[in-house]
Amino acid sequence: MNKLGFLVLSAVLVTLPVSGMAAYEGGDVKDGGTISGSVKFKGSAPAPKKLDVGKDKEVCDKSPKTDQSLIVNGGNLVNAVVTITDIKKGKKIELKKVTMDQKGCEYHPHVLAFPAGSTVQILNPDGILHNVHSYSKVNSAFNMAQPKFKKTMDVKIEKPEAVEMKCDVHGWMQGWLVATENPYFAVTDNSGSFKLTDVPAGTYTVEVWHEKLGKSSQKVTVKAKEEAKANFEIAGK
Ligand SMILES: [Cu+2]
Repeated sequence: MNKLGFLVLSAVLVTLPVSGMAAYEGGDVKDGGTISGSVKFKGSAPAPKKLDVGKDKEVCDKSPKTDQSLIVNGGNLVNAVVTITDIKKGKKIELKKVTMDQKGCEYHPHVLAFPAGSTVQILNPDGILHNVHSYSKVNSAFNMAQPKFKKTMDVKIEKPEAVEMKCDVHGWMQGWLVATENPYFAVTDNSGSFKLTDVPAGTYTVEVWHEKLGKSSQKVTVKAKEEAKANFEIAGK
C-alpha cells in the first residue's frame, strides 16, 4: 500500500463509530409514511397488585398505589415501547429536555422514551428525600440522593438502552428511562396505540419492548404518504 492509501485507510478507521452502534443519519424526510397500530395483551391479565406504602405516608399515600409494571386496559397493553430497530436514515433526531416527575412518590410517566443523548430532568415536588438509582449495563449507572430542597436534577443518558430506575428511599418506586437509537419511537397509550410518523418508504423491523413481557417484532412495509399497520398481540409470561 502506498503512503496515501495508508493515510486514507487510517482516516476511515478513525472515523468509524467506536461504540459498535449502527450509525443513524438524520435529515429531511419527504413524502414519509406512517406506521400505526396497537399492542394487545393475549389472555387475561392479572389485576395489578396494591403497593405497600410504608414510608412518608403523609406525602406518598394520598392515593392508593398499584404496581405499574404490567398495565392492561381492556386487553390493550399500556407503556410498551415501539421502535424501528433497523432504520439507517430518516428524520432528524431532536434532543429535547425530557421530564421524569416523582410526584406522590411515583414515577410519572412510568416509562419515558427519548433519543439517546437526551437530558432527563428529574423533578422532586414532594418536599421529601428521594434517591434515584439506575440499573444499566451500557450506560454508566447513577445513584443520586435528591433532598427535599432539590427540586430538579439532570441526568444524561448517552447510549441506547432501557434503564430501570428505583428509589432507595421508597422501595415501591420503580420506572424506566428508555433511550432509543433513532427518532422513531413511541410509548403505547391507554388504548395500547402508537404512531410513528415521517418514515421514509421502505421495509423495516418494528419492535415492541415491554418491561415484563420482553421483545417481539415484525416486518412492516411503508409506502410514501401512506399509513401502514402493525398490530401486536403479546402473551403473558
Ligand atoms: Cu422516593
